[in-house]
Amino acid sequence: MRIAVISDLHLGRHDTVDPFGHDDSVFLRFLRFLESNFERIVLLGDIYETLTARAPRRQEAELAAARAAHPELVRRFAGPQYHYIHGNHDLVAGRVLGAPEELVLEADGVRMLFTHGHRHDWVIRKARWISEASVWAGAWLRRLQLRAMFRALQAVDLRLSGALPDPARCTFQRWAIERAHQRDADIVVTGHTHLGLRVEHGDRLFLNSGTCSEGQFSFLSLDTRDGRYGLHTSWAW
Ligand SMILES: [Mn+2]
Repeated sequence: MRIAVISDLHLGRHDTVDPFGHDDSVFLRFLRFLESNFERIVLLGDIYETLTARAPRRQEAELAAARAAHPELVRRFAGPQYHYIHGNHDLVAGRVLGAPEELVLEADGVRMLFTHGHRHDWVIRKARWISEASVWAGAWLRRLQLRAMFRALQAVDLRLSGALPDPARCTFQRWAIERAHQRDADIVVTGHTHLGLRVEHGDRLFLNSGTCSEGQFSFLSLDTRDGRYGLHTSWAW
């Protein structure tokens, strides 16, 4: 089976704090490219940005507004090739759209676990409001054009997430591989960190899809028939 994975689009209201940063018509061409080259397309969380409302705690309304702002993409995502797994910025999609937190697919004798990855962060697990408040405050810094402060907040966030390219020091990868053992998966596929990676851990493979926000194109290709698994940052094949 040929599977493509994209994550962390952060589709917002199409306003000044919408982190998506793509022209929707260009992104549609990218989706058509994926649809014609892959049998399944996994949307691996943080597809929508619901934590940056002007007033906090209005996630359901933000989800509706983000979907209304990107109608062509939403229509595309409803197609039969797509699987939607929620993340922490679109947690509410679990309740509203029935998006699960994890998905296991098995093909050609390969077992794959798809999970966004926010369950690794103890702040999100134990005190989700702290992380949601910091995202919300970050959006206000952007609105007020305090970009330097916003970037400083982002840097702190990345350090807290424990995501590093070095597999020996990366607690995120360690958590993901542990999760793969628990679910008996050969491959664990994550998003969340915006750090696209492909790292072998003994007999298990760790993959991260990076991000399609801020105008970036990043996706994973999984080919279970040929045993080829790759990370891509452009799609002009
Ligand atoms: Mn996330």
